[in-house]
Amino acid sequence: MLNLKNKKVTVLGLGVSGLASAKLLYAAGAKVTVWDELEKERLFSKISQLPDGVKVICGEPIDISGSNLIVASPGIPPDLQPMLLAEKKGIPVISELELGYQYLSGQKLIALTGTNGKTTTVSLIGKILSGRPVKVCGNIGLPLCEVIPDTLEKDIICLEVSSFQLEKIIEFRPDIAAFLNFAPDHLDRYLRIEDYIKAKARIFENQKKEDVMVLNADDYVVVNLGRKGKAKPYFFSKKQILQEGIFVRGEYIVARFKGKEERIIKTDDFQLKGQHNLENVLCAILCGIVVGIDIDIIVEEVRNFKPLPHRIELIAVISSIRFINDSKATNVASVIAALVSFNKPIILIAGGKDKGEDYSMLIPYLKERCKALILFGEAADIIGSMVRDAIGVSKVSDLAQAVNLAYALAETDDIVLLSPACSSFDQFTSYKERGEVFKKEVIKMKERLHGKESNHIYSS
Ligand code: UMA
Ligand code: ADP
Repeated sequence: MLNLKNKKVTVLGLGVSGLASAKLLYAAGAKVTVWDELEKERLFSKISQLPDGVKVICGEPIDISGSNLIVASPGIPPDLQPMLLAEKKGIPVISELELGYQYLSGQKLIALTGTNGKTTTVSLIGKILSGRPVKVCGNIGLPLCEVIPDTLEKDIICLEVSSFQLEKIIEFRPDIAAFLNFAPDHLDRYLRIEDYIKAKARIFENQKKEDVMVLNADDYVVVNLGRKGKAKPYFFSKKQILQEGIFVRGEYIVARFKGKEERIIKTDDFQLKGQHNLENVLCAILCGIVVGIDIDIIVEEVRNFKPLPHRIELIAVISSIRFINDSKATNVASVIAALVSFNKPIILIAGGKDKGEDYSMLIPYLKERCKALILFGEAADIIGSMVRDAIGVSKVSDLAQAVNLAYALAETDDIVLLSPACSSFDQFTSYKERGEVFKKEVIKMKERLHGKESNHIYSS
């Protein structure tokens, strides 16, 4: 554990991570300063939760020269001026994740990363482990530093970790590190895709041979990273029959270890649907097995698990047209996962804040599965310019217009799918707000067309 008594520590960023870090540091006796580029008025709710002794510098540059340690929130990019200055002056910089890790006291730690499916899978692992004292936290929305004060030694910490959080680790070492999948994302933060891979790969960096890696055998980036890891690899696959691991044989997910094969659950016997969710379920089952959870309990939890909102979520059926909210699809790979989940023609609504992705990767799926593409937000023109030759494109200014246009274009049995391929921050505070606005617009239209009493999800 770090001894930070009377040390000068600067926390960069005052979101949930910065707030939790500052509270933890203050309780550990550090002299804490928190900095954020926003003005104080916009951070009132966070500032009001800080202990009185924490100094706040907001809306103006900070001089970090006198600091003994910098704690960076995940959203702080490595090329931000105070980060560069810290590097130049040799002041150590750690992430909120590393800070939280330093204050663990022997708890079993499961950490999961990947480009898509992290939150779904970590939530399912949390359910699978619910018979034990488990704390699910991390990128899911609850910083590790926030749960530290209430954590007991017997707890299992189940962490969703992002590349941003892994960038500045030093000793962070999970007992079980799971890597779900890899696809391009966050190219607004990383100059090269290799830098994104490198950051994610750090999940294995400090593991030793007594630790475990849970790896997706179908993803060559993940398999390659696993080869370099020191921990014991366990594999799952939705495409291959494995010598050892969790995979699909016929209608069943099976477990095969030490030459003994056991059926676990039928692939259509759970509510998480689609090939992408099969990947998530396989990974969660394997994590459960590695921890030593009974198969019966795993099966029950997988069966009962309800898909999370904003991920291919059915909002309403209007005149046999299904409206689906997939607002959490913030990169191309997750949009593809949604497009291949349906066997009816799709009207796709996409756009938002561009993260530098190659949207032309969507072309084969747009050609094969979509009858129209409706674009909104800052990225509308960029996406349009990359896919215009493949499909009819319409540009609208907001989600209200998008919903109305989609309904006008749709025919019986079509799917209207919001799956943006972009982050939400051009028009919304989060993917959740974007999804809620979409929902509201769909319900509003439904009531306009069929009256208020029609407001049941499956009625038309
Ligand atoms: N800030 C600056 N200057 C900057 C960047 C940010 O001052 O250059 C300030 C902002 O003004 C803001 C604060 O930093 O006040 C926000 O900090 P933050 O962006 O680190 O956000 P937190 O509220 O601490 O939330 C973070 C994660 N955010 C990001 O990684 C961007 C949350 O993941 C995570 O749930 C939370 O910690 C708890 O661990 C969000 C996310 O989008 C959901 N994650 C990415 C993803 O899932 O793709 C990685
Ligand atoms: P994350 O936390 O990694 O963003 P989520 O579970 O929140 O993952 O899902 C984000 C988006 O990715 C949703 O649109 C969801 O439908 C899609 N998705 C979920 N699992 C996968 C997967 N294994 N592969 C590709 N896309 C996925």
